[in-house]
Amino acid sequence: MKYALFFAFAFIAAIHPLRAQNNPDNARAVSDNSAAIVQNITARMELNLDGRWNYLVDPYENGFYDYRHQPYDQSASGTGGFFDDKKQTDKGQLIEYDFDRSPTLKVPGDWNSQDDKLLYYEGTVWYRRVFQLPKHPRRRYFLYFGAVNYEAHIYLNGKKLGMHKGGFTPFQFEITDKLREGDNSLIVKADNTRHKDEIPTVNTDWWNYGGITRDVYIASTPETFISDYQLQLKKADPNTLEGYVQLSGGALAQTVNIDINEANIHTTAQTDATGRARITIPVKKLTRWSPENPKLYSTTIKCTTDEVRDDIGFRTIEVKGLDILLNGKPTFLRGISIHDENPLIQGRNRSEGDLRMLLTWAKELGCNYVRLAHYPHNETMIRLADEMGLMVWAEVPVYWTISWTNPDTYANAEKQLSDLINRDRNRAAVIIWSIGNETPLSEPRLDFMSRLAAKAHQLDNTRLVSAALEVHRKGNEAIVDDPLGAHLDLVSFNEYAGWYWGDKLTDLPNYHFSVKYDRPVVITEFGGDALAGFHADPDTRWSEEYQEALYNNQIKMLSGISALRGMTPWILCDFRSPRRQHPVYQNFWNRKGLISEQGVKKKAFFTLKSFYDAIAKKYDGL
Ligand code: GCB
Repeated sequence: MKYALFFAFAFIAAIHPLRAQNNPDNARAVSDNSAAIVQNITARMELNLDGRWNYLVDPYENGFYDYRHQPYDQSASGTGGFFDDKKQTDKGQLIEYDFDRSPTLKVPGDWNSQDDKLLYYEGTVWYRRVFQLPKHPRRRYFLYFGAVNYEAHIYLNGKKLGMHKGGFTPFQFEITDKLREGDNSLIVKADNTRHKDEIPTVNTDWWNYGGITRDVYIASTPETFISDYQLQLKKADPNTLEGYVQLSGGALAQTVNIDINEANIHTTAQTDATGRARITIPVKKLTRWSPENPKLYSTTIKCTTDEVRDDIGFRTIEVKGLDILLNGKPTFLRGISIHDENPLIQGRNRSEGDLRMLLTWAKELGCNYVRLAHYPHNETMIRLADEMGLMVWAEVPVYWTISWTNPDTYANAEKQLSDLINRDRNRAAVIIWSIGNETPLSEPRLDFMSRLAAKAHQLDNTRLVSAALEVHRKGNEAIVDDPLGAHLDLVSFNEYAGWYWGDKLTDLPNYHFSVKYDRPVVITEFGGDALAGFHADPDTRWSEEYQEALYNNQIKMLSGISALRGMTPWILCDFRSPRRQHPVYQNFWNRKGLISEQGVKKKAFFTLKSFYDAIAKKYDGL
């Protein structure tokens, strides 16, 4: 009986227009159909779904494909997989699973750090959460995920809502018509398998943590609501707030009010037939956001049917000659690179406390700036940076050897970039959008990357656009002439003098940097590994003394670049990486951190801190 039904499903699947090809890679190509993210969606939270979720590990994707390897959820009836919560055998569903008696994982959180046998796992894990939510008439409901790595298929009450690709960006689906009285069963297939044509590709230097790594909740809104807005100072103009408000729903033409009581700003605007209003507000005595005074204004946006509040900071950022001007004043970006990982739990950051700990360490280091590498970090991280006064370089995982000629790969990169920009466009802390890291030179790559740069500029003309480039060497000359530089607002590059370059540390100051572009230089990476607690002379690699000497010599060397306006050495904390195999010093940890996995500060932390304290005096009189 069971097999007869399987064949019947296979036949329906064969004639169904949505049928995926027999090849699982084609099935994967079914495109991301998540809806556009609602601006400041946390303010709309109705039901928080964080907590313990049941899970099933499914290395053969038994719950997704039938025994002929046809995806169950592409068949006309859409039944049979693990996503179907009914489990009656006479309907053909699999019976060899049971969410109710399965173990649980904490959400948000990667699976690798929560279950020993999943430490190296790359594949599918199914999650289930049962919830109740009394529905109010005339409200809309959205299911929101902060991030799932990498590919997520989402099912509510046995029906597919859709899928999303990209491990670090938020996504949502409207579920207004799909919620039911009593128990609702929410099932997520999370798959962190690496693929050559994805963003990132198969090769990176960080742990491929899988699972539902960020918050999950249901948001609710009125039928017509404020779905998006931007309010920021106009480029290079401290006297004008500029932006837009966008409504979604049936009553699109409305009057919109923007109120910032503390600044005595009260403005109205009219949305057009598409629900959009452009906003221009002349301002006089606005306290501008800066690391020294991270002022945020409580801002209310209202229309007849809806109201939303946000804390927004206002500042200008621009490049003038070789200077970066924050609020019209030259600044030096005293930064550090950070991964979205808490070394103390050896996993992805799970809570606001984890994120605050990292940014507090950056502040102790004397930073006014952080590079959130190599992918979008948690939205809460950006909000904390806003609150704590740290400028941010925000990046997408266009890292190393991307499939430059595949149009789907480009579309994926562009979507991740757009989602990042749309999510954080009201955060004063973000001053730079980075479109990638250390991408190898070629014509197709230049085409891909320059299109991404243009996209970033088009989506947001108030911030700077950059990328971490590479350097090539001729003797003592370190040359930066990547043609992508012409499309970027800053010159940023990674250099590993004293570590991968294999030279003697004391030779570093002899390097001369030839930079093709007359722009401010912001070094995105330098550094070297040190095992905390391993002490030796400064010539012994892996020792804290070597790393300290490397920083001292790097600082001497880089101070010779007259256009130097900032840096984010690699990296705040030791981090997990499958590439780092040395059995004594690494054991799957990249040891370039200034802080160990125990939270202990290495010597180089203090070297960089003294340099930053001196710079702060020079630039900001601090
Ligand atoms: C780099 C990469 C970074 C690595 C680092 C390293 O250039 O951008 O992701 O972790 O070097 O430690 O080698």
